[in-house]
Amino acid sequence: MAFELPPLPYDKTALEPHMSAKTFEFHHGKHHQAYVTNLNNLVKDTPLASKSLEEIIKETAKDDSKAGIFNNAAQVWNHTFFWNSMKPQGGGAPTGKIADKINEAFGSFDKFKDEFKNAGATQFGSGWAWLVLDGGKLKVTKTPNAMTPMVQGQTAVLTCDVWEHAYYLDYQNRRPDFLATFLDHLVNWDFASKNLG
Ligand code: MN3
Repeated sequence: MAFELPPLPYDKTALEPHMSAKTFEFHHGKHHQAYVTNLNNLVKDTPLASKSLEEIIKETAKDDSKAGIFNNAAQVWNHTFFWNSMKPQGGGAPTGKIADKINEAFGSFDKFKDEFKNAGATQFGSGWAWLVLDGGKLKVTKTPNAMTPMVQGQTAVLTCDVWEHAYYLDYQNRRPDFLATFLDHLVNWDFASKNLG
């Protein structure tokens, strides 16, 4: 069974003006699709072809000879997780259990926001900003390229793609503005809450 590009969880115009349909046409339709196509080509007729996406990511993460497979598999997973990390009329402060856990871990929602924005802005080159569960506690992290929390013993709760292709059409070089918009207008806290388990 070949992997397939999951459809977006909302219409490509649903996050405008914060993320344009044009960005989704390239980012979902071309970039995410290319990772899916590359992964299928790389695992075709190998024992990995029958494994789940998560199994492929974990099995190839520590094997330099399988870096191409890891990069494409992790990017397939990361992008699907990113689309779900956003929703129309999202963002702002969460409520409920996740709000309590954020206050407990960071002191306040504003301090969490500062830490998340800083992680995304200081990821040199391509990568991802994350909110993760690590040993039951929330943490902000950043990963380069395709690296993903599951291979670092962490559970992903929320992510923002900070590769240039994620924001360049809408924000050009202004990555900090993109991160601020993500937090203020796009975050899907219902999805993040579900990831607390
Ligand atoms: Mn991307």
